Amino acid sequence: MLRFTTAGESHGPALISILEGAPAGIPLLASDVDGDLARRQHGYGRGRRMQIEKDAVRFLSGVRAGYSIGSPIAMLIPNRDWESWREIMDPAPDAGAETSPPAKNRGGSGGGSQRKRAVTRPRPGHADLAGMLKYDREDARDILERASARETTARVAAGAVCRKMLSELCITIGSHVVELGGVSSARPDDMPEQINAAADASPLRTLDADAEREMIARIDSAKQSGDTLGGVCEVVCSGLPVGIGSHISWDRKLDGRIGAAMLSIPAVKGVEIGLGFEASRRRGSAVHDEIIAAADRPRAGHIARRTNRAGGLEGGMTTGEPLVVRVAMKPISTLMRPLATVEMQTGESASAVAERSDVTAVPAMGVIAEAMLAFVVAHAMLEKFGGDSLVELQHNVNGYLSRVSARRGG
Ligand code: EPS
Repeated sequence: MLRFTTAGESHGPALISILEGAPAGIPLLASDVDGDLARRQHGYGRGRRMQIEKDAVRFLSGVRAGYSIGSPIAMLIPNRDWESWREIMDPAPDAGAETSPPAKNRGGSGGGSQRKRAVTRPRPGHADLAGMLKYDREDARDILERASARETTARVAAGAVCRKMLSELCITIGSHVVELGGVSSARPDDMPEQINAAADASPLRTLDADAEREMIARIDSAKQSGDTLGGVCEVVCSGLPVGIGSHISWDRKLDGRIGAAMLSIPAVKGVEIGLGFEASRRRGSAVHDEIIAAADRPRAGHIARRTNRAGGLEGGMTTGEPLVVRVAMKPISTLMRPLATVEMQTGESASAVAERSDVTAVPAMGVIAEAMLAFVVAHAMLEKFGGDSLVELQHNVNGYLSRVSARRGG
């Protein structure tokens, strides 16, 4: 079974990603991962932190002589900014302590003395408040350091390995920004074959230059007002065989797994597949994708659809059409002109903390959504086809595809 876990705090020494269950024999270089890490760092509207970091991975295990070897792939991504946070983040009890008196309720929270840059005015919209109460912390930094979207760097590393495996099976994943700060971008009639090559050339990863200008103006204006912006990305996965996922049980439906993966991305509040919510407003005849014979579609049993409003999924299984997923992100909750909150040490009303942050991270969210989709799809492929080596996996996929294509016209 393919699984991954991440560790690391935003201003700790490093982020760690461990991917277990990837087959042996995937060609894998650090640059395969670093390319996606760099893509995640880009985007107009990001803050100063992205100028400090140059995210790059070091394989600690699972890769040898340019290939995966089947063992857990552990990846280390140092945080350059840690140098400035050493004292504040030091795991030892007394490092970084301020001379000010220790926090109240010290015994209850196990907190020790209060450190510099303690956060006691939780931000509406962030994990700060619920985390302080749930984990019994006096300093919300104990929460926000892990809740920070910095963690998604490690997700992108795991996703990059999954993407590499999928590319060996002719499956590709790309994304683009379709809405930002209330501005919608027009979807090109002909989507570029290489979505990422086109989207990455834009500072907002959008395929509509007019919309991009308006989005940039909104970002500039939000920045001026100390505010933040959300938006929507569309993620597309092409080359999938028909029948990945299953209709059999709720937890095997691919749409459910995609939804869970996307909603786990920080600040994501909504996911649509295909027409999404729009499907609920139309008649069935304007929603469902008519089935036609297609001699050139062996992976889909020589069948195609006139349209792809289902977004490549029916009954929890892939149809052989591209998977199309839209992911909505709320505006980042750190505001330079902060909203009202409560000072947790006194119970008095106050303004929330204004930590350094981004005006928007929607372009980055698309790259993270690609990584999460790569993981879910790679997991479902391995679940169906198995294989301890890439060659075995490819053999199993080809065996299934020849059976599917033999059904009609093959
Ligand atoms: C992020 C790093 C963070 C933020 C952002 C995402 O860096 P710092 O907190 O040092 O400025 O830029 O995190 C948030 C928006 C958040 O709310 O936590 C990154 O690497 O993506």
